[in-house]
Amino acid sequence: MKKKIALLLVAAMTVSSLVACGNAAEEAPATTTEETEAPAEEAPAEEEAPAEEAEAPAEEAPAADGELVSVGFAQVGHESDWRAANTKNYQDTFSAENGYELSFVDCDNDHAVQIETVRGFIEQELDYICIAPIQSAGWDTVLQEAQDAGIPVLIVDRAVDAADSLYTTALGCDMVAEGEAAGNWLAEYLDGKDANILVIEGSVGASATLGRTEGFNNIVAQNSNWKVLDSQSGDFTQAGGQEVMESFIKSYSDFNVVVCQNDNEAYGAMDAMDAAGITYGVDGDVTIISFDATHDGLQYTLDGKITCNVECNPLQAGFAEEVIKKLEAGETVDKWTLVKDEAFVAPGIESQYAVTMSQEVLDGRAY
Ligand code: GZL
Ligand code: ZN
Repeated sequence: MKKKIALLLVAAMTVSSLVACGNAAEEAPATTTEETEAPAEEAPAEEEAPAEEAEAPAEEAPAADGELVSVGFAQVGHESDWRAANTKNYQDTFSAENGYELSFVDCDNDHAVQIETVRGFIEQELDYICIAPIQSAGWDTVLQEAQDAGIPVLIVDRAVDAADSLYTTALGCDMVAEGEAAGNWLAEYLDGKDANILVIEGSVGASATLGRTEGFNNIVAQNSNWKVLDSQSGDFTQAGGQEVMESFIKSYSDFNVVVCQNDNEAYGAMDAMDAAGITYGVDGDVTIISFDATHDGLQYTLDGKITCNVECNPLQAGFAEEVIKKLEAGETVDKWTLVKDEAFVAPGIESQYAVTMSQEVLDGRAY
């Protein structure tokens, strides 16, 4: 299997030089509109898409020689409902009956553990390595080691702050666009009213945190009567959200917007505001914006407790499998695949930036 990988890698590397500056996930242009499937006709204008790109990826079991394809997945951790859905999706997709041997490691939000996990995958000479990077920084060395070992690396969900020549492909959401979607909706909703905003950020150094913060602040800059009173990390957990909100409540009394960079932080913030007798939601004093649009997060949005919830689709394993199937078939792969998401708002609110929640919308959700 190793020899075949080396050949595949040459193919993949050749393509990556052809597609040149494919968007590294953290630079994904906010206006990215390509479809999630990144269809073959999307080939860069200056290059004719190689004929074989037009064909559907090989349908037969991924390992033509009958062996299971070994995939390592260094997962962020188990910090949130979103992460649990993402993990389940990978475990369901990269199953033995689908032709894979998945080495799954929950890196417990510890960057050093994640780096050593990837080194372990390299030592085991796995066929492919998927990494959902806990933080964007600190990846060059181990990515070079994987490349030297001839193992294709897929950067999934979050982004790394490394040259895109150091990995085969990246896939995930456009976090900057998510932050801007939240800001654009808030501007539409406030319709000129002042905003005193508190932000509960995600894990320090994560591209989801960096992107959502950057995107939201792009819109803050366009509204001179908005003020971000404070912005602290809740580490994408419910306990973190509650702790930060409790400290905010001690320090600030004039806030009317709380931005939580994921649903679990929003649950913690709501607990803290309940304990302090602060009302929130469409009928409350405080407007809550959240991210992830998990099932429970959208239930709170349907109930009018969270007013706006910006989705980040965790069901991304299919895109990773598509890349691996193409590489197994010796086909070229795109450097970047955007996983599209949308925003949702509480019933009774009409918005050009978001879908109005209903029981039907909630029942129709895949996670
Ligand atoms: C976003 C993902 C984030 C979620 C959090 O793509 O990386 O990490 O928003 C999760 O729930 O912890
Ligand atoms: Zn997202």
